[in-house]
Amino acid sequence: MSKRLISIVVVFMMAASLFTGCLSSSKTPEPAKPAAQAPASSAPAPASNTAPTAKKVIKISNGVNEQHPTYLAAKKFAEIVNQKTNGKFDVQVYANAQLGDDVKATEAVKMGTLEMVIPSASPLVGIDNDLNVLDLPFLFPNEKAADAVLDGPTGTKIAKKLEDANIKLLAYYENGFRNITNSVREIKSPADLKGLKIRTMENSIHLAAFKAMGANPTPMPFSELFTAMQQKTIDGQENPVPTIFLSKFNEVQKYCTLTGHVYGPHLLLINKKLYDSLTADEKKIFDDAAAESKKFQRQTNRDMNKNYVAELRKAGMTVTELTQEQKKAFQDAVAPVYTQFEEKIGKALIDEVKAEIEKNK
Ligand code: TK8
Repeated sequence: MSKRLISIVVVFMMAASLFTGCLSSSKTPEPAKPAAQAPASSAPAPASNTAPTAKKVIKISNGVNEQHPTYLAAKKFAEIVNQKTNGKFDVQVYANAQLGDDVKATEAVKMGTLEMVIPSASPLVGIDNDLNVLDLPFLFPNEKAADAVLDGPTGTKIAKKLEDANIKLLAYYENGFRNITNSVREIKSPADLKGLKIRTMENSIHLAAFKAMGANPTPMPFSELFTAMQQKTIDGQENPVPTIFLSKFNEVQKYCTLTGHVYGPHLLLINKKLYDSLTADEKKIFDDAAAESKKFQRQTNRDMNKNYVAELRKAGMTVTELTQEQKKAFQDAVAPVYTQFEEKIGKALIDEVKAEIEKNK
């Protein structure tokens, strides 16, 4: 590990531990009780005369911290699998990109040197071109439409391309609607973004959209973001409210505008070869645990998305809500991006997603 990476990890760990202290005194919803507190499994303990077989360790990497719904849901997934497989598997969850950023950790899952990962979809478009469709700005009007697309045949189709890269999607968790924060001024129109250096994910549609809105976008991995804002090498970033609050971005960012410009999922991914090697019963346990943890994840994320706007304001951040008319100015500014990327994404897929949204919004 480079010195720089080590220092970033240390800073994140310190931030996380400080934050844990803070949380206990705030009105943060209680994280769900681990499955260990659920009624004990009725399955018999392994017979004592059989030699203990080594547990198969499954590591799940994710880039957010231990308070994030994605991490909490991964823990839930782990507990369910560990319990229901009677200790055959030891699923472990790692936060804060300890096992690599979204791209690196996903590459590791592809290679089979890491078992599972929960990245954003946006930086994975190099692996699955179909994921690009989700990055079109202002595509999803609400979470209901996003659920319908992702949980339906279109979501299955989009995820299918990952299998060519030896990666299987177990569930679409939610990252959520992304909002712009910055340390310079309140943003009410694209003109206010002019010249601001905004970190985006490593995704060409996001870059194009922010250029179209007048900003000066710079891609970088999530784990470098806090330090970059603190050192003011960038002015701002964009992420959903739960991430902004839980990552304490309000400590280095004064303004937040609820643009909701892109809806992003977090993808619960497993090495396909590993998944294929499971017995039918084990596959069902993994699938069910994915479905159950997804339900919990989305609900927790949506609750936090509602509740944390007030928390951000309490913490001194200026949170700006846009009128319909103000929002339209942002939508108009990014409209050319649709034509620009139509060929790359494929008109048929864009139309399919739009039709699904129309039916389900
Ligand atoms: C965490 C990322 C994060 C995403 C980003 O690994 O990079 O801004 O929103 O949640 O996936």
